[in-house]
Amino acid sequence: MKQTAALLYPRSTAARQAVSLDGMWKFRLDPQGSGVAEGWKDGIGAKDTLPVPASFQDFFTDKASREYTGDFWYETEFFVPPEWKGKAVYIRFGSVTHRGTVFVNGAEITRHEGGFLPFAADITEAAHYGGANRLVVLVNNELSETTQPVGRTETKPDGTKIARPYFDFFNYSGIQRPVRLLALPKTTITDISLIPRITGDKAELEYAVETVVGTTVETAVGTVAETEADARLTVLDEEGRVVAEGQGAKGVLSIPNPRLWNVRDAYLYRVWVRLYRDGELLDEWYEDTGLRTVEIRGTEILLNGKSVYLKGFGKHEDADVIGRGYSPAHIKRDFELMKWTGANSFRTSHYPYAEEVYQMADREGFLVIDEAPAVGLFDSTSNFLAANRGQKKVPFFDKPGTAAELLENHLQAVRDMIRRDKNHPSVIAWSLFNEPEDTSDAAVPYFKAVFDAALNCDPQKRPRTFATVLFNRPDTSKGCRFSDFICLNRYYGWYVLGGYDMDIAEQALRNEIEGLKAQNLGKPFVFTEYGADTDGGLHKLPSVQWTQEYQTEVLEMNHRVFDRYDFIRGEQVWAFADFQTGEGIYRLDGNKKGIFTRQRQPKAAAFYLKQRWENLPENYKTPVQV
Ligand code: GCB
Repeated sequence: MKQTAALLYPRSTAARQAVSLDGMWKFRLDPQGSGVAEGWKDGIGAKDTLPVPASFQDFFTDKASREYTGDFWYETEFFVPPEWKGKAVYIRFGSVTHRGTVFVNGAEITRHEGGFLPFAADITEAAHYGGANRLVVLVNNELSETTQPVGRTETKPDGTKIARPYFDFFNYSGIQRPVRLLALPKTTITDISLIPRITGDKAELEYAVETVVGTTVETAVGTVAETEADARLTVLDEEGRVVAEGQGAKGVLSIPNPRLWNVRDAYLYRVWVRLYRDGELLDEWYEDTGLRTVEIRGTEILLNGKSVYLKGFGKHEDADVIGRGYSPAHIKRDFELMKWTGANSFRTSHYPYAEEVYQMADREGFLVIDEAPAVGLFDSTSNFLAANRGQKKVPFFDKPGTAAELLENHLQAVRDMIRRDKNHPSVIAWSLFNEPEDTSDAAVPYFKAVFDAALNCDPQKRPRTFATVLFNRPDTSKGCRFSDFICLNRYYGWYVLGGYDMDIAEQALRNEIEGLKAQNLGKPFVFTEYGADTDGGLHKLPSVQWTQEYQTEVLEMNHRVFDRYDFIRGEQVWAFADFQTGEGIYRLDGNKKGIFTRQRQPKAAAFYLKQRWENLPENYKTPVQV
């Protein structure tokens, strides 16, 4: 997606207006795929309404609606004030999963592929000013081997389509994040990049502002573009005091007496960007950011030059009734629970989350591994089972006909994710895949392209990584060489040697880590998944698998091993809360590896984790500096 002023986080300022279009929209499934031919772009002819934003699946009481795969349509009406004439008018979608086509007053405005990042439709020409406008969105949630996330779509004998995800979460879809109507100036700020630098007790903020000149003037030689506008920056501290000012599209601001952004001790500066021409304010927008650096040095992860040990979770955006829909209430509750456990970090498994999640992480001082929606690059509808047992390896990147298109979609998602999230102090790393099948040589150019794209797009040059499954050990994986630190998803005590074999599981985990130690890669390792499915109501003494006692024992066993190795620099349990998956005999109405239930109440292991993490210093495993 080309960067436009409309992709910046939507906020009203003196020069911009952002109006919410969230609410009840008309909704209609299109099982015959007849909506296009029947002209639903001019009105979908539905009586049914449902809330936007939300996933559509869990509102209905019949299976066919919940499992629906294919095209479905939304419709709403909005009013454009007459005084917006002359402005650039957009509709911005936080996400439409997995792809959408936007029609305004019957005209197709834009199409977008990829369900977890924002896009905008320019409706300046199509809008009726001073009147009602019809917005219709055609959404499609089919999976394929070229889309992100990866899966396939099958057709049952009666013609019904069915999604077969290659990943372990329900294929929730729809207009899942907020929708905003925007009025923007024609000469605008389209982007800002911020790079904090810290030396001793001094801090600088390097910046680059991108703008477009959107107006023309009549001159003696004809109509020419208006002269460049002048960018001015003002940095405010949390008390609203001006601490630095700058002029020009690029520059370096020095911040006096800087308060650094630290883990669980955040401090945010507000960077206002204003565009002027001849003293007239044309556009203004702000970004909240923090002063911090991130670096990998040897086997350490350094924040502001100090070692940090990651404690936290792999998560999902997932809740009762709204599915993967944006829920500020759940965002708030999740952060409160994470703080209560003593966590300091999480991974946005397995896709970029709503923008508001990162804003809260910025505010709360959480460290985020931001993950691209590249999950399921492994040919199996139960990859988490097969892969975690080291079975069924299908060289994914060797497949003729799919890799090139997959790569194109993957690169787009990586670029869009980094452009959206690059200024968040909370984002300390990019995770570019979850558990790809990367043991064949064809993985090498694919990985190189993805890792290079991430480096090129990120002004802060953050560390890059991906989450590895059992068979992606540094000696078998072709991808690990690209990672700045190595993330391990490992299920010793669950998929590998569970129950009464826990002692053998512990030995097997130690053997694997001894093998890693012997390779002496000089990089940090982080466990980004480990855990056990646990029924929130089941207790047994002595434990058996699925009980709350057993979940704690699996965590204890893993921690006993992690604690022995200094190059293990983090532990993120799978998962924060129970979440919905497709149905099947290996899932009890969803994945139950949550430390919290889906309703965000603690299982017994939550109290154990709290006790451990509250007693682990943020710089755990760092020799004390005297
Ligand atoms: C994994 C996947 C995650 C699954 C998990 C599990 O390796 O990354 O998406 O949910 O295993 O519980 O099987």
